[in-house]
Amino acid sequence: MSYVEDPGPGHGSLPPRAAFTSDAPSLSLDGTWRFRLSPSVAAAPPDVFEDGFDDSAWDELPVPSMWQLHGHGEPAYTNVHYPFPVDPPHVPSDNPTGDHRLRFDLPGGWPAGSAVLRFDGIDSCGRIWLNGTELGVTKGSRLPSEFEVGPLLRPRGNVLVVRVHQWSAGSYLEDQDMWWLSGIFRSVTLLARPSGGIGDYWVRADYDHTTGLGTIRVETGPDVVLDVPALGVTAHPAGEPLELPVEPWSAESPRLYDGTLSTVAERVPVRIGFRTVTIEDGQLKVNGRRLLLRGVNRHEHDPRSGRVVSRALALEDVLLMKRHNVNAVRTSHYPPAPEFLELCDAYGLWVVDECDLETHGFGPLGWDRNPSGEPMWAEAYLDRMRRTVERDKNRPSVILWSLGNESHTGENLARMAEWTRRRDPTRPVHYEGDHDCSYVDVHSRMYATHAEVDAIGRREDDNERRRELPFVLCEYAHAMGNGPGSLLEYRELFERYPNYQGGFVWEWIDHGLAADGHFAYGGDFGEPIHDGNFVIDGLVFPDRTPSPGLLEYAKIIEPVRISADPDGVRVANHYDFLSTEHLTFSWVLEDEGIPVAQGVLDVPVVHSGQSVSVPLPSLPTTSGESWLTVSASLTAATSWAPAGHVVGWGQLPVSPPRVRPVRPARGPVFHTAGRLVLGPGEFDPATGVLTALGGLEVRGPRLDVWRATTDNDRGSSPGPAEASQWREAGLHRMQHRVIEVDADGDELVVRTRVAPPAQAFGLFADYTWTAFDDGLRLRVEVTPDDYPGTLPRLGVTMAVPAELGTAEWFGGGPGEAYADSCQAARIGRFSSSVDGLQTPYVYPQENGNRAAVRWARFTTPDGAGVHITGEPEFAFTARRWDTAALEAARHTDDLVPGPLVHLTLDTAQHGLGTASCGPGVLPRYRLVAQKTAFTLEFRRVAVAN
Ligand code: IPT
Repeated sequence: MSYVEDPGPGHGSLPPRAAFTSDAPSLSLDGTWRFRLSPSVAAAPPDVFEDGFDDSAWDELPVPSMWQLHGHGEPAYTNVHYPFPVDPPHVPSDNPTGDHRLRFDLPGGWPAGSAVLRFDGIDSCGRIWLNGTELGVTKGSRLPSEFEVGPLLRPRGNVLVVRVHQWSAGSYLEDQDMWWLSGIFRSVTLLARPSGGIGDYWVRADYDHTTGLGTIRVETGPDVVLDVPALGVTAHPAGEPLELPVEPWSAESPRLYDGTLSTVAERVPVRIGFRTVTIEDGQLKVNGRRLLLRGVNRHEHDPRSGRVVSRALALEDVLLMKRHNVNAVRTSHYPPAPEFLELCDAYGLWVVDECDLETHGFGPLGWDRNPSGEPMWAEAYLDRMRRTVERDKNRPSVILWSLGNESHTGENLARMAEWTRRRDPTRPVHYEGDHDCSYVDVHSRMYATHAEVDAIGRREDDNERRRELPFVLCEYAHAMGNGPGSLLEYRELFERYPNYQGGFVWEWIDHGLAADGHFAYGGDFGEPIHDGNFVIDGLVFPDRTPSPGLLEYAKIIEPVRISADPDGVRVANHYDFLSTEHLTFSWVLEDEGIPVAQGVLDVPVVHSGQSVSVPLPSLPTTSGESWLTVSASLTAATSWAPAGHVVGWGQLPVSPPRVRPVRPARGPVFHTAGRLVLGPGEFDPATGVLTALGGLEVRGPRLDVWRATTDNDRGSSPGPAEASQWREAGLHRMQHRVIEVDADGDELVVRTRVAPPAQAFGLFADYTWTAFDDGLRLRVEVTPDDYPGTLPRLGVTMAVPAELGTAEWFGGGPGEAYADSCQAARIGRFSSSVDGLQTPYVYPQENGNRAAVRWARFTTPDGAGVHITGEPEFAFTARRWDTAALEAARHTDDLVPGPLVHLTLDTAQHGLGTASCGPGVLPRYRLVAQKTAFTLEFRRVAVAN
């Protein structure tokens, strides 16, 4: 059997060891290589490995890279399905094969003797030659392989050849939900290995929270000494344990001690973090404290280079996570580039380090012949786990090992767990697919509903082992498109039960690929089988702009919570370790959104898990609705945020809205020149629809219940998709029948029935218009006529001229908010261009809703336009296209501004939920059709006032 289809691991490589740098010479081989792609192994040139092979006509390709993103072949996206026949361990004969060649010279003074060639990642299988000699074969795409090359090196004109196959037996173990992309996608390095140097090391640094003592145990070769200047440790024989008082490491205060391990021949810098992970009383603890993981699942993704993620981009991820209160990462579903974990150590994130393993595509086949249970794959499984653990064993941030993802269950997984526990007894083992928890240390689930999570917390489980373990949601709150909804309710559950350790939102980033004018997703490259935009399900957009979902998550998981309390302001500390000593509490009082007073609140130091109440500051009286906003911000800059960065905030209502005077109605309605006129309004006499307001042409408002469906509306887990029920009902094409236009008094009353074609049900909508000084008041009464289900939204839609391109409002903001995702919105006064109100979801859908709005105005740059007041509140969107265009769009650049600004003015919207993968909208956020009335006032504004 060819090595390509051999189900075993690669061969020829050195035993796995830790990732580290040293003062021994090294040479990066990243850069421009020669490249040629052949459509199959058979079509690839047989003699590429020969020194004299002429590659001068080949293309150039950067290394690291993924060749499909450099004009060779095309990316392809599938979630679960293998894009080739499931015929393990065989792969298609049409197996794109990329030959990579590099000529390199050794730098002057390169020492003779041992040298190692390291590949940090080759997707999916590489065969390697140096100077005409074959070194071996690598598999396990996101894991390193090293080869001894010392005797083969020459000072000048070395020829390194790497033949990479897109498909190999290893592809069966790499069915993660992501783009299929190939190549040498992580760095290639040549490392001199001095004799008497340090081949490998493992610094275990425990912390005893009862004594404050740290223990260092180093496992390494002979004659190694340890230096840790900040601990006064000099030339300590590394093999001997050391106990001494230290500051512990945690994600909240990631104290690292810089040191060195050295022999006469080599010096290796080490960064030591002291922490002890335990499972006690069914709780996952570090340094004696129960952790609450406020995590995300992170794939490695760059919209231009795919899984080639630079250190700078990895740092951007870490900083964004830290600034949004995220404290944990699951490296779904493979070990990341090693730099990422160094950054997690340095900046502070708890890490679940997951092995490069997923066989999900056997699921649709009933898990028949799943590799997890087949002996021929046993070595490959173990090899992957060994390479994961050995590479990352020195990282204090790694607190759990994860065997992989969605590979069902089987003996091979159990053996990985067993090996891991033996090799590293200091970290528990995670794997979600071990449903009985027979070989894992934590009970893990994905996408469990709130009700299921609650039942687990109440310990109603009949499996005794599972009942006693700490519980995590390794995936939840699917962040696809607009969502996720109901994060708050998950948080409440995590905090209700002592053995809950939180969870990891799915997922960190949208894997959109940069295309002309938009981001591409599955199907955009003509793939015959694909899963469309299911790869667009992150908390940040592909360019790492935070989505509203991330802002909501940041608010939900804030480490300090501030709320109203009968005694004033309540400050609750939700850090796992820190007190509030590093925070400044400041307040601002806003009168209808205008700041009128501010100051610093005197809050005593609050310890982890504690709360205090402090009296309100003395506040001036205000004339309108006013709110006190209290923020907790960093007093001094940290490594991840400047001073003043807000980690938590809360709002307290101070005075209610002004009572508005009763204004005499201005009637009567009169008929003139084919129009009905009431105060500043002109109406179409046949339909009763408003056509002008104070001379400004408008269209509508008319009842509208449709929204451009979200990914979650279209999601069908667990039941039938909400969107298909709405569409079947015909809610997207409602017709308006005018029953009566009553214009005989001081009011204009328009009675209508709004219903979809072919259906017997509908909604009665009565519009009552009255005029007062310069405005119009509209009361809409909606009465369902046998209407059966939920509605996407309930409100009116109207259009105003395109020149009204600026919005200002008092209410929820600055970002969008929905019924079950509205914690991040605060009450204030905000303004934005209409264009700026749009959230550019990669797959266009309902977005941009501003909620709890007291009033809003849409104006020209000089302030002329329409002012709309709610009684008391409404929600709005404003767009340069209508809902139908938003619904029809497939990419952001399909949305083309038209001649109008379209407004939706709603009394309610159906929640978001996470039915794209997980539970739908919770009952309390469902918009069930029922008799409803709401009121809006419309005023023409000539200039800003
Ligand atoms: C779950 C996968 O683990 C994850 O990789 C991703 O595909 C996610 O689904 C959906 O985006 S598995 C599924 C059976 C819930």
